[in-house]
Amino acid sequence: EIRVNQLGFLPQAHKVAVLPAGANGDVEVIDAASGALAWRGRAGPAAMWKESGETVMLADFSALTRTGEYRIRAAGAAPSERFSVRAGVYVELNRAALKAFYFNRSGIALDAAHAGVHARAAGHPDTRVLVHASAASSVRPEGTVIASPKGWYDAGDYNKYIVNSGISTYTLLAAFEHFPGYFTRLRTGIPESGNTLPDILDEALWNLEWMLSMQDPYDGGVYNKLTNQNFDGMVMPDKASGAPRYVVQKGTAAALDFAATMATASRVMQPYEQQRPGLSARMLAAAEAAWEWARANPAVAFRNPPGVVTGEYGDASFDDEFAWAAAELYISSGKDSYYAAMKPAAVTASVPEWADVRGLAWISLAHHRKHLSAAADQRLIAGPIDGLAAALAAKWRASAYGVPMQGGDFVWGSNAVALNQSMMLLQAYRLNGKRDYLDAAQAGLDYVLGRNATAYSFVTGFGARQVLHPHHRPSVADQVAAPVPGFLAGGPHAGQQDKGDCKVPYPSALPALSYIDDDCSYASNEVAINWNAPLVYVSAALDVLGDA
Ligand code: G3I
Ligand code: 9MR
Repeated sequence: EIRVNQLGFLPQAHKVAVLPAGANGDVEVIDAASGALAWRGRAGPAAMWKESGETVMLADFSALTRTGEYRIRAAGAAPSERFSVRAGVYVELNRAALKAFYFNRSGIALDAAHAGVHARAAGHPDTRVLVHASAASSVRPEGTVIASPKGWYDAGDYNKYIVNSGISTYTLLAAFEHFPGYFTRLRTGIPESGNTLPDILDEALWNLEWMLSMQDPYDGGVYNKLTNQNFDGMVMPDKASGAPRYVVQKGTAAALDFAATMATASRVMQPYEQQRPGLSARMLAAAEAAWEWARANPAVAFRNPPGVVTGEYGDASFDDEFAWAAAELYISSGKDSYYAAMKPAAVTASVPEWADVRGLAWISLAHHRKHLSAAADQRLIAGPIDGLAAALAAKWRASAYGVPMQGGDFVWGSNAVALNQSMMLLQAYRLNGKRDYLDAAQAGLDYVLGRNATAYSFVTGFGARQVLHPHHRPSVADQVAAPVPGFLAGGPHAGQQDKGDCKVPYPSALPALSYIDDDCSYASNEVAINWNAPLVYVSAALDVLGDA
């Protein structure tokens, strides 16, 4: 069948569909209700997409700008799903993607007024958490009880991990910094809605308050995670085993991701001093203390200690975390020593992920470039993002599927790679206005919403052929047929690390097709906060920038 973004496009957006090579290249876009012809044109030449083994053609119908509901057809192929062309086409998606963080809150009951059919009792209060042997110190020996409530569950599991929380929370804060008008208007229907903070900041604060409690006040170090020894069963939060929860080993990546995120939060919260007296200053002080700990402990890699088998987020290279933390501390404190500590000339840009955060440093420096001290090299600051975007746009232009995704991009969480690529392309577009960068960024969102080899729309609750069975404990256990909405599924990749736990076979070993919409598949169909965060960013950015 013909593949297209199943939500649709803003009127002025770049619009592309993928056709099987067997179809006739004469393509028509028709009004979905009346069948009236809205656009007619030719598809491009057929080409093979190595990632899926398909031979396909691209049809560019960007010239269709009239608001409406459409389908695409061509002789020899099944017509596309129905999609819209209209302003604000991603507002509901954006709202749901942000609301998903609320649905994953730890330590709070979700009431029907805010969660509807997905209301549930509270779980994991984390008011009595044990210091694990691996984290013991003279002041906080093994077994010391601390309180570390709130925060978001990481993913389909119920643990809370600092490394992954950092990039996720930062991405939400960056979305607000870059598009304050959009997010000041956006209401997600959370308990805090209607207070004097934008909902996106209330949501971020739920996790930031937890993160603050993960810092050891005696030395500034930050625990890697708050976790059970083993994953809970596939049950609702309040039905979980009640097994002891631990804070586990401090580490360099945790300290630096914490420092970068807290430094960012301190400047974002600064205008809200009246609402949260002292919070901004407290966050900056916490960030600086974590930075000092990392300087004194520059190479503490995290490995699960004996007996703990939950997510590791193990990362043993810290140059990127040092650069990111230094950049955020420089921007928020104004101290030139942090700029020097970043060693910016040696820092490249890459597509961000939990284990590689140097691109985040460049996002923030570029956004704040007009307000930096004289120490900042203005010529240097625009370079890495533009270079990265040019490379991504070249892959997009050469791609049979019309997407930057290829080869090594297909990893655990590949759908978030697509969106983080878009996020970086959007930074370059914001810097220099090159239209190709906006169009290539659009392709990343198209990809996760249906213009991909699996034909799924990967966001729960959105699209004609949506993901229905994510590896997400509440979605599995809540007795509601539909999954909790607004979550991005991890996506296809050839790893298949869950084969032993899945009775359902993978349909293919090819990276772009190696995906199962079954809740057994944590490797291809889990949800995660760091995957949803770029969905929030990109859907908002395309709504705003695509309308200009
Ligand atoms: O580091 C190697 C790299 O050297 C190599 O070239 C590459 C080739 O595949 O693999 C890299 O390791 C990968 C690692 O992520 C770092 O990217 C592993 O193969 C891959 O299995 C690993 O996947 C991680 C997965 O946990 C398993 O540890 C995902 O990135 C990560 O998103 C996922 O996170 C889990 C948490 O642990 C628990 N909570 C749910 C969450 C989402 O599934
Ligand atoms: O549910 C767990 C998920 O969050 C993790 O990403 C995944 C990999 O660490 O592990 C899942 O838990 C499974 C465990 O690894 C093996 N036994 C079955 C568990 C639930 O499916």
